[in-house]
Amino acid sequence: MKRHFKMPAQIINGKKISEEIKQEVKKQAEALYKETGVVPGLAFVLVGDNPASKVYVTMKGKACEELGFYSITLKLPTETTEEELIEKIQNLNSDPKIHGILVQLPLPSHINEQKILQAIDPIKDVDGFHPVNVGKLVIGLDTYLPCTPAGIQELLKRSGINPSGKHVVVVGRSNIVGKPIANILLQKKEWANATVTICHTGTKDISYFTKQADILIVAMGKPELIKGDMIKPGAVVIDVGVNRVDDPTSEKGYKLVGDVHFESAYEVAGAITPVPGGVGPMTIAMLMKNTLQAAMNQVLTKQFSN
Ligand code: L34
Repeated sequence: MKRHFKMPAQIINGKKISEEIKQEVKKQAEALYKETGVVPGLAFVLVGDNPASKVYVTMKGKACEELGFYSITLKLPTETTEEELIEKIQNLNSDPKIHGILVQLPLPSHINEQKILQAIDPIKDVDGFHPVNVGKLVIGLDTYLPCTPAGIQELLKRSGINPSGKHVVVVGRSNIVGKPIANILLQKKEWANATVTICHTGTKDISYFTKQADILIVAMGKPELIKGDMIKPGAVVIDVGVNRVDDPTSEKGYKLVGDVHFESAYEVAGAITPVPGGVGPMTIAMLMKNTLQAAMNQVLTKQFSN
């Protein structure tokens, strides 16, 4: 019988890497404070009571505390109108202590998400969701990169996995992950320059594409849809999904699983991100990085406008 020896997949530790980044950002923020007296400030806007959103905003607020950033959270009821929300955002736009504004998504269905995102001053748009910043990304200009995709690129970089010349297959075409990660990795830049394919709900045979991926990035919000037999041996698998599935044996009544079936993928992949502890914490670390950048940008505009 022919025996196959396979090295176990490398598990990419997003939690650990995110801690390193936060420590770096903390040092840079201290330096900014020494030079200018400015403390980076971030405002969270949370509308309604989506339980996952509450958890994420709480975690982001804690990261601000850890790094010595100023932060405020506006908690608004589900019934909040578009007009009310836009007014709150305008107040934050003109608040000099606030350098970054984050409206946690999803918003209740009666609110037009685009209208709200477009009310944020692009210089305070630390999510990189304003059309001006999306456009800058697509053209290849410097801008705030959306936090989850930026975190994915940083994870690859810090794991020594260079996408240049590789076939990256992205599953999912959301504005938060799929589209921006595809745009980031296809740039003619360092730690990018990949051949990028995007699959989505309209794709006829997803596994035909996923099997060709050197780097497979899955962000579709479907628990454990990608199985080991859909992955090329040795591929790098980045699992962006954070799905709550019922689990009566756990204290919370649910457990978190990714969009990738970890056990079978682990057998095939060369490297893989876990859920939890993979991409999720990186999202928060990159938010801190963008907020520091926003504070620095706003210090500069002030200096030059005097
Ligand atoms: N505006 N809305 C805006 N910006 C974002 O960047 C987000 N996103 C997504 C949802 N809505 C948003 C997030 O912050 C998803 N997301 C996010 C952030 C953090 C984590 C997951 C998703 C995370 O830290 N996850 C942990 C587990 C957390 C838990 O216990 O539930 C992990 O280890 O994956």
